[in-house]
Amino acid sequence: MIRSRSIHRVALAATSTGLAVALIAGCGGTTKDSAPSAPANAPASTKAADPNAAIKEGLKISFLPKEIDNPYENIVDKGGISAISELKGEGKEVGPSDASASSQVSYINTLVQQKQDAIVVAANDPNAVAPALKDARAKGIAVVTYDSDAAPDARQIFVNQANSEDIGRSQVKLLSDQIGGQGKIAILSATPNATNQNTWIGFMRDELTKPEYKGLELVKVAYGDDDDQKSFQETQALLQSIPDLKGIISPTTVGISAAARYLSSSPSKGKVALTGLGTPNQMRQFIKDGTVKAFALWDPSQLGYLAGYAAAALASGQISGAEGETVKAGKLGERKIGKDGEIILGPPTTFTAANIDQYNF
Ligand code: RAM
Repeated sequence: MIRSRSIHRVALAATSTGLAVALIAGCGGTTKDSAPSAPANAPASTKAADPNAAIKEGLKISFLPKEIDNPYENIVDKGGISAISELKGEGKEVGPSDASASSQVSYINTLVQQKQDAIVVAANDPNAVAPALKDARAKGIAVVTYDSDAAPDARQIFVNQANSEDIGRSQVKLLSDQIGGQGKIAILSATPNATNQNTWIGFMRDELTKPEYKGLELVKVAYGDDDDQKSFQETQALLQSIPDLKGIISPTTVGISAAARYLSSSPSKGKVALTGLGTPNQMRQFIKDGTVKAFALWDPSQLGYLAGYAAAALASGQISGAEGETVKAGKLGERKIGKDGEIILGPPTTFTAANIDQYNF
C-alpha cells in the first residue's frame, strides 16, 4: 500500500503512532517543475561541484524511511524536513508500512515520476533498491542514503549516524559489562536484510572473538523485522528456548523497546540483561523499573537534519559526494565527506538512570 504524508502548508499532522510529524516545510520558496538537468545516464557525481554554489530555493526533497510507522524514523525525518524548511525547499516523508526488502521500490519510482530533486532513503536491503536508485540518478535526481545504506554505486552519499564499527563493538562491551563477561547471549535484530543492523552485527561477531569476551557465547540471532509484535514474540521465544540466556543485544529501537516490554513483566526481569539501541523516550520506563541498565543511541533528529543538508547541497551542485568535500549543515556545523561517500554524524550517547532524564526524544 502506498502511503504518503505530503500535505501542503500543514506543518504538523498526527501519525498512526500518535507522533506529530512535520510534513511539507518551507513552501514559501519557488517550486521547481523539473529535476536538475544532468544528461541521461550521467550520474550527478561525475559533474564538477562548485563549493560556492548557492543552495537552490524550492528544492523538492523526499525522505523515504525503512517504514512509515517506526517512531524512530519519524523523528529522523522530522529533523530532515526541518533542514529543508531552513533551506526554503519542500520536504516530505513517504514510505511503506513494513520494512521488507522490496517495499521501497515503488516509492522510489513514484518519486522519480514526481521529479523530486533529491531522494533520501534508509534502505531496507542494499541491493533491492539499487536499480530504482540508479534510475533516479540517471535522471539527474540526487540520491542520499541515511541510517541504512544501499549499494554504494547506487547513491552519492551515505549519512551514517555514527562509526559502524564503534557501534557494533561498543554494544558487546555494554552487555558484557552487565553480565560479568560470562554466559549465553542472543541478538534481537531488525529485518534479515537491513544493511545497518547486519554491518553492526558483523562487528559484534568480530568483537566476540577477542580474548576478553571468551566467556560470552552468541547462541542465536533472531529477527523481529522492526515489527513491535514480532519483536515481542521473538523475545519470548528466545527466553523460552534458551533457559540459561544471560543477555540480549537489540540494535534496533523497535526491537529493544518490545523486548524490554516483554522482560519487564516476566520472571526474567533483572536476570536477563538487555541492551541495544533505543530512544530515551521509549526506554525511560524500563530504565526506571530496572528492566534495562544501559543502552545507546545518537540524536535521530540530527541524523535527518544532516541528511537533508547533504541532499540539498548535492541537488544544488555544491558538492558531488567526492571524498574530502565539505557539507555545510546549518546548526550542526560542517562535516567532511569520507571514503565511499560516507558522512558521520558523531558518536552515540549511552543512556542510564543517571542521565536519561536529560533527553527528550
Ligand atoms: C530502528 C531501525 C533503524 C535503526 C534504529 C537504531 O528504528 O532499524 O534503522 O537505525 O532502530
